[in-house]
Amino acid sequence: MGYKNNRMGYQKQLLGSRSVVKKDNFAIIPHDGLVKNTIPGFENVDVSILGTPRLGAHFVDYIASFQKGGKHTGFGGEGIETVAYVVSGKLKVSDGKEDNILETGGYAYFPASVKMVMENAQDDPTEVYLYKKRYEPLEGYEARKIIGNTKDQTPEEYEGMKDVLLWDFLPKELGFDMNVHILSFEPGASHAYIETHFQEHGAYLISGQGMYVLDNDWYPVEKGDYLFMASYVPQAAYAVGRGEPLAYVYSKDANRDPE
Ligand code: UGY
Ligand code: MN
Repeated sequence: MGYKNNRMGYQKQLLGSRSVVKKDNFAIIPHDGLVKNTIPGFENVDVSILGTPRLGAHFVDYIASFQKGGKHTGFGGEGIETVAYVVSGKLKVSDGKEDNILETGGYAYFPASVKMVMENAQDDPTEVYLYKKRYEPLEGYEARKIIGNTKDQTPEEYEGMKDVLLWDFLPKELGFDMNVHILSFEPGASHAYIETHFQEHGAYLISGQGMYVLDNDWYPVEKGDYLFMASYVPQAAYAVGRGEPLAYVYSKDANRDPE
């Protein structure tokens, strides 16, 4: 029967799936269920579409593997803010005036007025998590370009827990209508409680394994999986395994009063 290797290098089997899709509530898209898409702007990039409005999200996110010479000719702009996070590799991002090289752990936020031009800056593939959303302006405030790398930051202990660490990508300023974070749980660590909140998330798992509670059921998840969490879905993580922490990069809307 037709076995194939998927993007994580695991063998793909047609015997069942961990996929769970509950529109407007939550979704788990496991790494072995991801498909490649052709999308205008991406050239020589293996890209999978993750969260979209069809799932209930108010954003769109992707996981993209930029091959040698792979690029995007202009992501976002014209009212759409964008984020790129380098899961592994080296990516050049440009706003037409300045180039920045993002290495593993590096990220860029471009405000809605600016297109992000991206290019693989190495011969090997570069793995990038991408996010875009229509920016919600707030009178008197503005967002601005942010470039950083989580390796240069000291994470905070999440809600006082020593074994759960949080990185924030964007400043806590009202000009930004969202933020991107990394949350990392040592094996055995978990959220202190099951969250239920207005904000929605797209989350791409960058390391480890865990059990994730979504809408009060528990699901196994691991590196390479994608989770969508709509507004108000009960949610929490429990890291399992003996090796690396369970960690994910995730988006969260912020700093706006719901209408
Ligand atoms: O920031 C958050 O809401 C985050 N703790 N949610 C999550 O990890 N599911
Ligand atoms: Mn949350």
